[in-house]
Amino acid sequence: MIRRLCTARLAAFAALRSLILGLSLVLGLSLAWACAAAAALPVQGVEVKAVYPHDPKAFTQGLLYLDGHLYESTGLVGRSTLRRVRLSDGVVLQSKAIAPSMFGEGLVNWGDELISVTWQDRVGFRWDLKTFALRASFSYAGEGWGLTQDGRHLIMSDGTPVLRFFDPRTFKEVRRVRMTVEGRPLTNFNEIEWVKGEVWGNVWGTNFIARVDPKTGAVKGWIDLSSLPDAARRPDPDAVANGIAYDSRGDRIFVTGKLWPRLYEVRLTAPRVPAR
Ligand SMILES: [Ca+2]
Repeated sequence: MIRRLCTARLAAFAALRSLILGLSLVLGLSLAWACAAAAALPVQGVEVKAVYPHDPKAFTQGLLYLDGHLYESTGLVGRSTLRRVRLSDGVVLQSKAIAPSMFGEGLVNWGDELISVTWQDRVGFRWDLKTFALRASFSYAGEGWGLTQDGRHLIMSDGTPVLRFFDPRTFKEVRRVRMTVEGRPLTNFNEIEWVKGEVWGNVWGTNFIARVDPKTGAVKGWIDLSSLPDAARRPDPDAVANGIAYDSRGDRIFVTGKLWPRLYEVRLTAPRVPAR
């Protein structure tokens, strides 16, 4: 089953790959490795508990749930925003444009701030959680993809197998871990979320979420989002699954994708361990 799913994902990825000339070979190989390794790891599907509207023009790059609202960052040059979104109907209650030359990426809350990063600009921002006023900016090395936090540190993915941990006040790196799938590097770890002691992340270009052990960097299992209607029908090849938000108080998991018209509250199904 997982092999068939991976074949489908890889076919979809091949179409997307044609748009990304230089990196295509490396990225494709990485995905192939991820899928090959997935054959031996437990895979969980999802059961939809609730469906909510989501702005189909939101190129979702960051998503989190906090005190009854969703916070979202969107990407694309000239279209990147920071948003507060009402869960029940998807209405954008508050929005702030990021500099039009920049491509917005991951988003995380810390204290009374939201912190966001950008794809290749190496600049991050600290925003007032309530007013969205810009408080400060900071720099970092490499690309910015996803952001989350474990209560002590900010955690950032950057497309490489390295997951970095930062001091939330200074954004100085405090440690890093190399992510692996049965010993092989995991790349393309995109939007991320801290869930019950694990770092979950969408693997870019696929319908899979990898569950990563933050101590060892090892992938512990996969979550397959292929059964979601917006994952199955993708008129735009860029409209991949991306965006995980966890409501820790209510133990609710929300997922969406880039340009998806829906956001789903899901429950994980029982794991299946495919035969090698
Ligand atoms: Ca998230």
